[in-house]
Amino acid sequence: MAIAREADPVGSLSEVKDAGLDREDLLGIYRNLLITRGVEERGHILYKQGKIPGSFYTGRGNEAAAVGIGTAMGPEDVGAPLHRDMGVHIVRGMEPWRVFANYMGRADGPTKGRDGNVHMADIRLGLISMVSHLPAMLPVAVGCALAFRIRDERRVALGWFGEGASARGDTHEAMNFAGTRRLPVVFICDNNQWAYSTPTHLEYAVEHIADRAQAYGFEGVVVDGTDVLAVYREAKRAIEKAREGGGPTLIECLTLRMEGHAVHDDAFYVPRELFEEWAKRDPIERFREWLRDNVSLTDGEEEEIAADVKHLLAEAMRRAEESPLPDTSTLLDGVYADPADLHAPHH
Ligand SMILES: Cc1ncc(C[n+]2csc(CCOP(=O)(O)OP(=O)(O)O)c2C)c(N)n1
Ligand SMILES: [Mg+2]
Repeated sequence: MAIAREADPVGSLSEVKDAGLDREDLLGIYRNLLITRGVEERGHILYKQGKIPGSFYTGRGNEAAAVGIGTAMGPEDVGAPLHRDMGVHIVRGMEPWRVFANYMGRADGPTKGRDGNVHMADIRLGLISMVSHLPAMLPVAVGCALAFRIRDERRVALGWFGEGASARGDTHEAMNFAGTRRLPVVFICDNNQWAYSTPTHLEYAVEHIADRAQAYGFEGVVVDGTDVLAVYREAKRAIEKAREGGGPTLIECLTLRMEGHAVHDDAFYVPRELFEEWAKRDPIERFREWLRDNVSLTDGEEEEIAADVKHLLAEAMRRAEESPLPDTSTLLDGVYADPADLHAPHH
């Protein structure tokens, strides 16, 4: 039996209004979902054209989980999203052309060509670039939360990890530290049911990763990661609870990784029936249906949003291609902290 709370799906419009979203917000969420998927689909094209060095990672199937959480964050909150969480970058205002530039190792990507991939974020948007997608970023998020506590700031930190990453020690250390001090941090587990080719029954022996939260002294919630509004509602609750001094929450977003671990992996080990089953719950299709049923999304509106996103991404691809490769003489810029930075006290 589950220990964590299993969140209900979002049904009615009134529930959504109570959560603070109006029609315009809802259409904005839909747009962000389309941009998120569109960026990654175009990334595939760039990869096939040989323009992306190394491999290429996407979060197909995880768009609603990422967009839902990103939408619930406050403007001053910070987070360290992973390679499955493009939607968080998009919601926080990362321009798609800069993502494409990063994919191609160009100078205008957030890493300025230092990383030709998804280890990227723009700190000005409150996002911290990931080191690896194993849970190295959880202690970082907890450190941010500790800093907010010390500085007496009403801000919340979010840390993401995969369900496979939950098996590593830094997950335990981060959660235990955050629990004992009741820090303003929300842990997000992107449970996409696979850690590369390892299935969940070989990753953990509890029913849900979120069941572990109780042992750390805080609440665990499992939510359907294909239901963008349910994810939003649970994230909003957890974030505002943390802001009010109520301590951490662990939110587990359940999805299926709809592609291989990365583009070099054809996911031959995932049963086809599983893909077929989860394809029926495609997060974008699901939300489109919800919008049609609950806020009378019209064909015209749908086409307008789709055309707008298509145009945005076409422009973004063009602009990214114009971005130069970094000048090799700048190779060490931004790699090490500047002595001036070190003289600026952090609090
Ligand atoms: C310490 C370490 N070991 C192994 C890897 C290689 N690796 C990267 S991601 C990954 C699987 C992660 O699975 P999960 O945490 O479920 O995240 P997902 O990729 O499914 O989103 C592995 C084995 C790594 N980056 N770092
Ligand atoms: Mg996984």
